[in-house]
Amino acid sequence: MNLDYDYLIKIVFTGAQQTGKTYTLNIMADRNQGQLDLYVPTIGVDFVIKRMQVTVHNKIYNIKLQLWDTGGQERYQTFINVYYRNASGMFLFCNVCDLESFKKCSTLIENIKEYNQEDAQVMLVGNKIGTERVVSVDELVTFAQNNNIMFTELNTENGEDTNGILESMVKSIIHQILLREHGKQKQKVDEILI
Ligand SMILES: Nc1nc2c(ncn2[C@@H]2O[C@H](COP(=O)(O)OP(=O)(O)OP(=O)(O)O)[C@@H](O)[C@H]2O)c(=O)[nH]1
Ligand SMILES: [Mg+2]
Repeated sequence: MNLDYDYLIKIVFTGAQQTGKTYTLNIMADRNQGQLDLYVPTIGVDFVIKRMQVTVHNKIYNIKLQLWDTGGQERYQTFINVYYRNASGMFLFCNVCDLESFKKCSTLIENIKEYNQEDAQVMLVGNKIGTERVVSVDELVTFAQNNNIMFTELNTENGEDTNGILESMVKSIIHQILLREHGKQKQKVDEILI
């Protein structure tokens, strides 16, 4: 079979409601973001395909991305866990103006650990939706360190480079894949030597 991509990568967006998952995903997928102040909750899950090229160790990879958006409302939580299963990457969203959304990250990270079987690369995204910040950078960094995940701050409103965040995520996933493939090849060579 002749595939037109090197890797198919699944990335899931998760986080409490109104943390800006859909808004950010729409920017990344070149879809219409809609009005900033118009909130349309995601019902269940939704996904979009995006293609991109990334360079890792001077080699260009053609990537087909499956970007999965999930509804942050509590009633979807149980069935959303199933979508974590074979994801290679996860964006964990928190609204730095909403303490509850930060508290929910603790539950979500436990769910990710329980349901994800791919040892996904996880990135905590501190998004600012609102006027008064109640979650500090220090708190977010500590959370990321304690859970051994990546961390970034984002303010889509100011046109910050959301695609840069996606590229970092994809590169880190490819690193992981290459490490695994290298490990398998090494194992094969070891078997031959034995
Ligand atoms: N001020 C500001 N508003 C934002 C930002 N990102 C998203 N919004 C707005 O915040 C609201 C919620 O954003 P969504 O992307 O729909 O949130 P969500 O996390 O997908 O919510 P659920 O689908 O319910 O889980 C929308 O009105 C967005 O336009 C941001 O960076 N700054
Ligand atoms: Mg949404």
